[in-house]
Amino acid sequence: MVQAGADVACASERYGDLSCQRITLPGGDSVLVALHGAHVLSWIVGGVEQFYLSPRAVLDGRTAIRGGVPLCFPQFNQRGPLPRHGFARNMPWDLQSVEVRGDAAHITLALAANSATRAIWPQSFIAAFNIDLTPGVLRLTLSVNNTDSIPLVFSGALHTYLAVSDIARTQLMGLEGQAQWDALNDVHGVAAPVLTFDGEFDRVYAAAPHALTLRCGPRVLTLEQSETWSHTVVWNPGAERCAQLSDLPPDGYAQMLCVEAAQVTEPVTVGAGEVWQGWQRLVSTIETC
Ligand code: TA6
Repeated sequence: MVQAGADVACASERYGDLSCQRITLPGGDSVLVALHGAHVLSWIVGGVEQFYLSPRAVLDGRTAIRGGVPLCFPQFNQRGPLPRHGFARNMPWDLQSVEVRGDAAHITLALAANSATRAIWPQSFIAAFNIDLTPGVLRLTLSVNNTDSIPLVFSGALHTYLAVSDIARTQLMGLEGQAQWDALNDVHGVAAPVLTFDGEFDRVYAAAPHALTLRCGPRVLTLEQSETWSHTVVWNPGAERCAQLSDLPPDGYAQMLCVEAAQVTEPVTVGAGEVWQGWQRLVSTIETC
C-alpha cells in the first residue's frame, strides 16, 4: 500500500539488480531502500549522502551489500551456526506500506519464516523493519514477533555504515567509561572519551545511556539507540583488511565508519507470542561558524 501526499515523491527504482523504493520529502531529504535485505542504501540530508555505499558492492540480489545499513538477524557475525551476520540481509523482504503524513514518511518491510529460513533455523517469526524519515532525522526500527510456541533467541545488529570524508579526521564521542571489548586482540577495557581511528578497529561497547556524536569537519551526526540493544559496535577495516575485501575499493576504509546498534555477547530471548523492538535514530546537522 502506497499513500503519498502531493509534495512527497515516492517511487520504485532499480539499483543494480535490486528493486528499491525511494522517498523524497518536500525539503529534498530522501531515503532509498532495497527489498533485498530491507537494506537502506542511501539517506540524503541537505544534498549530502550520510551513508557509505561501496562502489564495489555486489548488487545481485543474493549477496550481502557492503555499505548502507545491513540488517543482521538472527545472528551477529559468526556467533552461531547460521551464515555470518544471519540470513535476513540475504533475503527478499516484502514491501508492506509506504505512508506519508505532512513532512514525515514511513516505510515498512517484512520478512516471515519461510522454507528457506526453516531449512537453517526452525523457528516461526515475523520480522518487520520500519524506516521513519523526517527532515534531518532517520529512525530505523526492527521488530521481531515470535509467532512460535517456543522462545525465539537471536543476536544481530543494524550495521550502519556512516559516510565520513576522512577517517583520520573522524571522532566518535559519548562512549566514555563504557565497557569495551576489542575483538581484534580479545582485550577488555574501558572506552576513552573520544574514539579516533588510525588502523583496523573492531570493538564492542556496552551501550551508553545517552546519544553518541560523530564529528568529521563541520558535519555532526548524533546517534541514539533503544535500550533494548545492549551493545554498540564500532568497526573500520583499516587499509590492510580493506585491501582483502573484494567489495571495497582500496581507499574505502577512509570514507566509512560503522556505528552499530547491536546485540552481540548475550542473545535476546523473545517469549512465545511476544514482540521485541529495537531502533537506531540518526540526526544530521552541519555546524556553522
Ligand atoms: O560488526 C563488525 C563486524 O562483525 C566485523 O567483525 C567485520 O567483519 C564486519 O562486521 C563486516 O562483516 P561482513 O560479514 O559484512 O563482511
